[in-house]
Amino acid sequence: MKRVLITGAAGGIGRSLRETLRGVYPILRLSDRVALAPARDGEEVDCTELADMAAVERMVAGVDGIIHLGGISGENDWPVILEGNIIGLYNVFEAARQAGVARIVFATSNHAVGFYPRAQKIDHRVVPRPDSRYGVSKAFGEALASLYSDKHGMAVLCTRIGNFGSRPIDRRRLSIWISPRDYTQLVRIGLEHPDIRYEIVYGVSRNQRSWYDNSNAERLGYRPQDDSEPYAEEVRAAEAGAPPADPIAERYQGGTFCAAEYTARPRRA
Ligand code: 15L
Repeated sequence: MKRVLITGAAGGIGRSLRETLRGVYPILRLSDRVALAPARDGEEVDCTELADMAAVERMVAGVDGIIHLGGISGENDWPVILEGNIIGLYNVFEAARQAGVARIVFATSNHAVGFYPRAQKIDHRVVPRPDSRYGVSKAFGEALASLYSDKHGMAVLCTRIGNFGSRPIDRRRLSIWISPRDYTQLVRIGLEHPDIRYEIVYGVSRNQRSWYDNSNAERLGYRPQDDSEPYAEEVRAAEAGAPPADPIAERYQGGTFCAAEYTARPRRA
């Protein structure tokens, strides 16, 4: 990998990868729809709207691999999701195919499978159970990636990210947290592992409270360094005395994404 493109480079994960991948690949091309900090040595900075195919074609020209973080990173109205996560995502894959880009690491989300109950441990083979329009767009992205892998031989690692950050911020995140260094490791597996064709893995650290069987990531060599457990007491203390959580949010892995706009009659757990 000589030149690696990061889309959505202005977001939290993008800014972190800009630092942790600095010097790992000779050139990082950093792209977002909003302005980025100026390019340093070994960097190229680009401003692209993902819904604009001509701009996306320019964005991917000459890159060897893509870390696709761009698009909408939470629930939103359908036109917004459609533009960023359906049209924008399609443009990235199609432009990459035309340009002969060999590899994509796709930032999908736990919300593609958010309606699995917390009581169930799931692996990478479960069928999608999106918890939001956002989750549906991530399931679409996983399906499009599968098509481009099977039909065009593109190598794709879909990382179903839990919650990325320097520390887990609440009780739910104790089960789905991923640290910057663990996500960096996973991204590097996606860009460098010789045998990847199409894989789904969970983007989570080695959390004792995990809801995921992440053996597929381990099979690819993922050895996460961090565990949310040392933060558990701090999280418990911070949440003590908080009003009771919504029962739908509590029941399902996707949390408040499941509870928002929920109109079904509650089923038995
Ligand atoms: C996601 O997919 C979002 O991008 C992020 O902002 C968080 O909401 C995260 O999921 C989460 O579930 O905590």
